[in-house]
Amino acid sequence: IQRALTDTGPPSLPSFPIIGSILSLRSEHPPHILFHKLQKKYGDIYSLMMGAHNVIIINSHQHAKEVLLKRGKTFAGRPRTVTTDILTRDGKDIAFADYSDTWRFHRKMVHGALCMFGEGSTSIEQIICREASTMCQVLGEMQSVAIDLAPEMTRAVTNVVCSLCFNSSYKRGDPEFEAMLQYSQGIVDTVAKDSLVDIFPWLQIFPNEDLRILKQCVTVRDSLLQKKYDEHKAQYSDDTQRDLLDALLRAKRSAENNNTVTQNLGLTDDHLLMTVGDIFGAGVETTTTVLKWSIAFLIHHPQVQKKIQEELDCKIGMDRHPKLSDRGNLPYLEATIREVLRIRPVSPLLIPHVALADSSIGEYTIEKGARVIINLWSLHHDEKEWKNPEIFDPGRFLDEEGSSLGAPSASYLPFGAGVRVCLGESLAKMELFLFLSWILQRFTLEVPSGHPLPDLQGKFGVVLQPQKYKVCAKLRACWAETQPHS
Ligand code: HEM
Ligand code: PLO
Repeated sequence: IQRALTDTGPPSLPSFPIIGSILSLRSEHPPHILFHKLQKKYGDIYSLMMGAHNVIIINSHQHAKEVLLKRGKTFAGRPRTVTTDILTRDGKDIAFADYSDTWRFHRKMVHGALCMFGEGSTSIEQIICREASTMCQVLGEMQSVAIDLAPEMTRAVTNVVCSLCFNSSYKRGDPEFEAMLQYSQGIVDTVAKDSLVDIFPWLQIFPNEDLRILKQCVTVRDSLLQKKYDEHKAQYSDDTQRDLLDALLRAKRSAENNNTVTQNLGLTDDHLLMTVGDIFGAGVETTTTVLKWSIAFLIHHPQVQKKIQEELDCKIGMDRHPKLSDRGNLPYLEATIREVLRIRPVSPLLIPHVALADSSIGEYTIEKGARVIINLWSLHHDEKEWKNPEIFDPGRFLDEEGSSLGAPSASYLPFGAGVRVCLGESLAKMELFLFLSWILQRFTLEVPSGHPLPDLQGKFGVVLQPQKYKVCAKLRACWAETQPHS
């Protein structure tokens, strides 16, 4: 029987005036797990009230693709929230900006600039390899002691995106880098968590510790961005374009010179600053997080690490370093990266979308203004789509012989899809491949004796980060033998 489109919305959690559904949402679980559990009771798609906002939760890939692809433009809005407004000067960036001509213009411009440095040219590969080499050198100096890899990995990743955005990089112990680490963690811990202020904006008038931390961290970040901006403005020349900030400055100047078409696009200093802020922030926090998860899972699964190393030994050997053109020849490493992005998605709820018009998802009507949350965690842990979804198994992305990569399920969207798809996907993939291959060619990573295995639960926030852990990086015997000077 064909079911007619009803004019009812999705099943709803109990909700009360003013407080909304908050009573059903009190839980010891982080939101992505709680929303996944509620799927058993309410179905793949259900709605709830967060304060005065109608929120739709999507837990299946069919509905997710309807939102992101089939009706991508209708659902391309973003909500304004108290915390993201503080971070982005009321949505003057890309990720948290509502759908508009200004958003589209900035997205296109950044996309163009990233392509210019991107896969086609060798420059980005050289930058990543330079950082991988420095990182491996530092790891070599700290061999066989229990260390936290995070600071060195973060510095390597930061220097890649710093080169892209600002044509600069940080040395070890640089105070500006230390300050950046601190403010960025403060922002990750406090922004967009659907904390009480985002549900009840009037709570802002009450003292709120998170809001105080966020404001203070954003002030530090803004002064760093402003400094880079002033330096670039002073050195600007139409003839050379060194980085993303130069590209944005040039676009702004040319818009000012022929002020007809672009006049109302809002190419203000604020927009420019918030846009580089997004790319810099996303560039640092996402890739670093995936590297941390990758190492944590490799330590839990030494047989996976060994298989990657065998593949590296066989396809690359010890006489040269891995390069991007090796990517197609290392399917097991590629499968491992895909599996890490499945089992611990960086952004388990994506960024909330907003319906820009009355519309529908599946058989349900959705009203204009509804917030739509895609629960990527549910998609990536769907038992109908993945065998033993809780188990880490790169083999699920390979064919029987283990020689070629496949797409085992349509329920896999680590970078989102459609109009709002991640802008940094290809950059992130290049970095993950090169950093991991460089490290594993040279080192074996183990849990230091007397230390616990890394915790695999994750702290929920705007990115899903692992808890801190220590590792021991041992130079591989076969590498030491072939490298007389290392
Ligand atoms: C948006 C994932 C790395 C820049 C997103 C979204 C996801 C995502 C899921 C949200 C899509 C949506 O709301 O529908 C990831 C993952 C990464 C990664 C898994 C690393 C493995 C990066 C990097 C950059 C970046 C390196 C910067 C160069 C952005 C931007 C947006 C975005 C600007 C907002 C797009 C928009 O709203 O129009 N990313 N990302 N991402 N990402 Fe990434
Ligand atoms: C990370 C902390 C930075 O200091 C500021 C920042 C800017 C852009 C954000 C990023 C943070 C977190 C990850 C985000 C990114 C935009 C797109 C990306 C949300 C908050 C993802 C994964 O969606």
